[in-house]
Amino acid sequence: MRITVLTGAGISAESGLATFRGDDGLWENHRVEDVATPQAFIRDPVLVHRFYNQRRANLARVDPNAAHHALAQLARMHDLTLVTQNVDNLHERGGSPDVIHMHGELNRALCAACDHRWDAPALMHRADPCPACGQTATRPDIVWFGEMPYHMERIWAALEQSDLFAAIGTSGNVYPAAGFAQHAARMGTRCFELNLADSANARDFDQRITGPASQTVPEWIA
Ligand code: BV8
Repeated sequence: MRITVLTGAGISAESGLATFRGDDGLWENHRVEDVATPQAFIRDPVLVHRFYNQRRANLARVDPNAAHHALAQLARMHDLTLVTQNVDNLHERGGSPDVIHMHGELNRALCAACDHRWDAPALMHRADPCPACGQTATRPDIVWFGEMPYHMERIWAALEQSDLFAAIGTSGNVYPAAGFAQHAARMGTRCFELNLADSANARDFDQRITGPASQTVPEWIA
């Protein structure tokens, strides 16, 4: 069976990584416009790098949970396309072989001058010279608001060819990801939502499974 899964911050919550829009969410201490837009980076690169350096340090201290491991097992059972909005590496560390990071990766650096990408150091600064062009325009390889998410052609094709779509641990607030269920449903694909609470696009799903991902995902794939 061909399955496409989209994950959000909720799948990493039980590993200890903060979500974005929960009570203690990442955006609680920051306005999105101040840390997750290209304009924010131009205006205050030190603040933006501090926001991502802290998240990169947190990531180094946590581990994948049962939900990440269950999706790695699902890839061994079916033709799975795993798309994540998350910029952490917990899917890979949980054993998933092929992860599509549509919003980029915390552990990757990008040169804003020449588009070269490389593995990020633990602490990143704008003045770090680009290994390819030598210019000091180093930014996190993260898709910010107003920037085109990565791998969209591959994602749309997977949604159009899947027998089943599931969104796991995402609030359905951010597009284009929040539109994936509607796109899949138009193709007659059965859509599942696995979440702690109703998402903003809950009406787009045929079936909702409520509970913590570390319990619902292993049960769902069984
Ligand atoms: C683009 C940076 C076009 C990475 C992020 C007006 C209307 C509609 C759309 C727009 C609009 N104005 C602008 C837009 C477009 C905009 C957008 O959607 N804005 C929204 C806010 C209105 N989108 C964009 O700008 C995107 N780009 O559209 O480009 C374009 C076209 C041509 C050329 C150029 C460009 C770019 C979007 C990417 C933005 N980057 N962050 C980072 O810092 O990490 S978005 C940010 O939100 C994160 O990336 C995150 O992945 C994403 C979604 O958040 P969630 O993962 O859902 O997390 P959240 O905290 O919200 O929810 C957690 C969920 O988990 C909850 O449902 C909770 O119940 C659940 N949960 C919690 N614990 C558990 C659990 N579930 C299960 N188990 C648990 N234990």
